[in-house]
Amino acid sequence: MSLQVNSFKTVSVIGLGYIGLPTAALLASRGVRVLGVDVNKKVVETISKGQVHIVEPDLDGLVQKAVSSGNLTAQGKVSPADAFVITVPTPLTASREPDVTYVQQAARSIAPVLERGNLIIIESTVPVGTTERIAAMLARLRKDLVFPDGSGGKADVSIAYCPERVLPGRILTELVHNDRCIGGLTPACARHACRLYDIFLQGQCHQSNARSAELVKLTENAYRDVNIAFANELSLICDHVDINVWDLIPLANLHPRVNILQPGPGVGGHCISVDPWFIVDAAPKQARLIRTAREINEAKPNFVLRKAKEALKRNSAGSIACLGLSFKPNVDDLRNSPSLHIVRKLAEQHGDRIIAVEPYISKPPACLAKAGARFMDALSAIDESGIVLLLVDHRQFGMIDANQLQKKTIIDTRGLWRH
Ligand code: SAJ
Repeated sequence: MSLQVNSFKTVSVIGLGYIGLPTAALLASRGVRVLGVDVNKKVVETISKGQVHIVEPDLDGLVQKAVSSGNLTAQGKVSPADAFVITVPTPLTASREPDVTYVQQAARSIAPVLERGNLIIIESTVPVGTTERIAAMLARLRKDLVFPDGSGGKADVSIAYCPERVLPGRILTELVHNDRCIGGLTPACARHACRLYDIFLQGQCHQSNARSAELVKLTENAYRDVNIAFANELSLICDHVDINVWDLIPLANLHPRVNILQPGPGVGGHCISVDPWFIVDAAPKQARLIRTAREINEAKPNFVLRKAKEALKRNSAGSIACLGLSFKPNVDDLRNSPSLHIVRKLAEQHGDRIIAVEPYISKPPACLAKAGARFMDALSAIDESGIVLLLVDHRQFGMIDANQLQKKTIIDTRGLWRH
């Protein structure tokens, strides 16, 4: 009997975060019955009310519609479905090794409800070989089912690794339009997974094997990290030889084959600052450039801290307005944010001389409040301060009148006010 590969009446999305929730809502908007699963009770309650726990353009409306149509429900436990999509986090351990515990737990939670003909997709970023190991684990838990193992035999379920590659701030657009790399444990698994994405994808599905797809994902983010490290290193070189890096880069980029990225206060978020370590962990002797790039980007906040501390020393009584806490512009996301790290370090030393500004959040993060930092809107903070430290190039900060900044000591880590 051949697998029933074409019917996805019910899809379970496990992990309703930045990727899982938009994916679940998108599938639901295309008429699929989606059972969203999350271990966090608060997340389940929020989504069940048709609300969202993350800020992402257009996501609130989509989730609200999906829930009120009855196509999207959120729950704490996994129920039977035609397909299971795993979108849980894979953090780093303290010793910078990938922690796949959540992926393993998600897979284990699927095991009891798994049926012949089901599809399992892992979207979480994982080390190479994880999909094979998850399949082997499931095979041990469900001895009554035949799992794909590369031997070429017919399997009862399909398993594929299909990384997400969407940019926070543009998630819904990129989920629909970006091409996808589909890594099946077998070609049949890849074809099965492509059929799921066909429900909403306007980009192409490129079929490959699971191991390659796992490294494709890591490669994309490591590539970006290395290129940002180049820009960050240039900013240190320019500081040393007293050249304005923001004038330099556009001039170098006039060359038809040069495209230097933007220096900043460091690299944040849950992906680019984490994923390269997965490669270093897998191939420590070979991944020399990737490791060095990570070290350069990790060291950049200390350089900014030094500059800010020097300015505070020169202006011994005044305060410093720190503009932006998120890890990148126009979002509320503070995960691994170098800006937040810098402001926290400053606040721990200088208390209420530090004024934090973050238009995308309504109250200061606990670590800043605890350290005695003040929290206010950009114009009031600039008004009160002799030093302005620009950490995030939020749209609003780009519109600040140059007159407001006159006579201030400016530390612009993003080159927003270079003109
Ligand atoms: N950054 C710079 N200079 C630049 C570009 C970025 O300093 O020129 C910094 C940002 O300020 C931020 C960090 O890098 O702190 C990362 O920001 P980002 O906007 O480049 O990327 P993320 O982390 O939001 O999303 C990335 C994307 N990956 C790539 O662009 C290769 C996205 O497509 C992935 O889906 C996502 O990681 C992920 O989930 O892996």
